[in-house]
Amino acid sequence: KETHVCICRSRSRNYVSVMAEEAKKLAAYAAVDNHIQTNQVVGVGSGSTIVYAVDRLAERVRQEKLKIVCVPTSFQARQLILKHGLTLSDLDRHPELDVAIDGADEVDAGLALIKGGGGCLTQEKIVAGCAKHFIVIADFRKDSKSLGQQWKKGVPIEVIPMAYVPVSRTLAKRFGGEAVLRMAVSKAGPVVTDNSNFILDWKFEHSQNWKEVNTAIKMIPGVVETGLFVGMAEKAYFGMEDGSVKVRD
Ligand code: ABF
Repeated sequence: KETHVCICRSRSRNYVSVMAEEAKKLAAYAAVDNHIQTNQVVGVGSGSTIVYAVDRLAERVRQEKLKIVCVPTSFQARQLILKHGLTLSDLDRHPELDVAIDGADEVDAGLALIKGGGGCLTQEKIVAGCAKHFIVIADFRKDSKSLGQQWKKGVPIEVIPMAYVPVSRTLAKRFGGEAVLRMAVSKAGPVVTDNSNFILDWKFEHSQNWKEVNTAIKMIPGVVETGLFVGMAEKAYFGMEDGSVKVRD
């Protein structure tokens, strides 16, 4: 009986993850097809969903001879751009982007986002902030009415390493919940970001005014950036379980 239960559980988990991969691809392809044109400067996000977007970008560059320049949001994004032979640039040369496309950990009904599950939130926010249009791509599991319903790991907050304890205490005291230092999978030490900083995952207790909270957290000495993206996304594409794409704007 026990074995039987395990098999069912694992099948259903596999089923959801296969559906989710298809859904990521659907969202990514829809966003690239609807928002990318020739002669654009494009911000390339990080994570697993963006991999499909870069596949599609590369395909369109090959097939339609699109001329685009790509600005990465992380080491991973830079490697993806190079792997596909796309034109790599940076904010020194292209401080103004036509569009940035990126994934998210959770997207609420008003397009507020939690990002940074992959630890790249600071560069992602900088690049998104430089873009005329910021487009989010995600699978159905990221779609939420209010932040915290789907993503249970908390809001990622990038901090200067020497400040992680005081920032964590201040977060808990002022906003409730608990802020935990993100450890490497090996548990040998903390996760270190592309900017050589640490990540605190702030597990908040209840929904808040995210715009105000984001501003207040940013004022704590030692905080570099938060994974709360409020008032930035223009549109979100969700790949759905039934093979459709849901658009929120
Ligand atoms: C990045 O990738 C992050 O900000 C977010 O944490 C994550 C989404 O990952 P995935 O596309 O793998 O779900 O954009």
